[in-house]
Amino acid sequence: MTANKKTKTALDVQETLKNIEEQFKMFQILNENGEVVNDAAMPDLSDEEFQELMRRMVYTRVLDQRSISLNRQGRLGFYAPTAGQEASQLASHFALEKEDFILPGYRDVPQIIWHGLPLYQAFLFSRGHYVGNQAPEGVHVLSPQIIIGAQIIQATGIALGMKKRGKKAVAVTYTGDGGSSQGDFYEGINFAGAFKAPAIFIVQNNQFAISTPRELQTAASTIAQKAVAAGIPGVLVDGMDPLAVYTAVRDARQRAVNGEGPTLIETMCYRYGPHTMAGDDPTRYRTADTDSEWEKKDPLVRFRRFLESKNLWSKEKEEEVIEQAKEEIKQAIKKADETPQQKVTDLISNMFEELPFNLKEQYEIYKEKESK
Ligand SMILES: Cc1ncc(C[n+]2csc(CCOP(=O)(O)OP(=O)(O)O)c2C)c(N)n1
Ligand SMILES: [Mg+2]
Repeated sequence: MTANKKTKTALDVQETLKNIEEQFKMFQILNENGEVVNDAAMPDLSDEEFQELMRRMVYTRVLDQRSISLNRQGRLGFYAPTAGQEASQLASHFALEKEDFILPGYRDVPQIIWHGLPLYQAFLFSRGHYVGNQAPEGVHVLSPQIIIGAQIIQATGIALGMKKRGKKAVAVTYTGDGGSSQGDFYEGINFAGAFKAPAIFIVQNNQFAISTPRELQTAASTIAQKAVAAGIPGVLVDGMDPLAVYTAVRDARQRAVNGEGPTLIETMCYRYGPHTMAGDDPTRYRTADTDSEWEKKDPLVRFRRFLESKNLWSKEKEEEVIEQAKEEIKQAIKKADETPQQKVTDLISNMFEELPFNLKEQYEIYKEKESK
């Protein structure tokens, strides 16, 4: 028998796999030129809602640029750039309600800001300050998760809790293409499927996990198809198309609150910047050609064209949003600067509801030191 001879087997397993994979076609409503290519799926949003979604995306692009500069000036700490992912992030969030719970990854700060986390607290999170992790009462968000995939199991738990309490709300969690390889990911989606937990798992496939390309992440041709093994719906969506992302999440939310269980959504997107500001150099693992190919798909350009064709957007409007963003960022960073520096006693007293004896001891020691 020659090594490369095709093995003849009783079942055509390759054909079965191919048939399944072919089902996962990319859902799109707006093409790269901002033209509607799927009118039947067009969401029923008002003119004001279209404009608000654009406003949030433009604002977030400014926030990204300013955060990068502030980081370079040493005025921010940890920061994971978001440019290129605005449709995946803001349009998915746009389909949610205030009572929904968001469990973000480290790159998903924009969604929790739009869910109600004050901007200065997002800056404090970046600086590792505990106040950045204390969402105001009624703002249903957790702190951005640094441990890849950990938020997925937590989202399933929160979703199940909401279901048991009879809440008509969902838990939404975000991870990346890399996150979809974690054990936590499979455990989370499987458990949510088995218990019909009202969860939405969004995988922002930005093509890289730091420098590891998507092709090395999994043999599966889509991440969306991983839903099949969990027995839940999986959707592959153009993550640079705000209307497609919005619609996929809106439908998933509807199914979840109707008791139909969770959905896995893969948003196909790209991050323009480096992985984080901690020093990686994307030119070592991506080509300028790939970058420019994705820049042509830009969610802001696409949505701007769409809105302009409906006379809903203008250069002046955009300038206004940019100026407002800059001003609010300035105020927020000032407020972050004015927040008292954290002390060791703050760290200890925020860790547990009731301190164990050893921490009580340490608390007293540090309290004494800090009083001097
Ligand atoms: C459990 C765990 N393993 C490894 C890391 C180190 N790490 C940080 S980000 C990252 C890549 C994640 O890529 P992806 O899930 O695609 O998200 P993206 O950064 O592209 O948004 C890795 C491996 C980590 N934070 N946690
Ligand atoms: Mg990634």
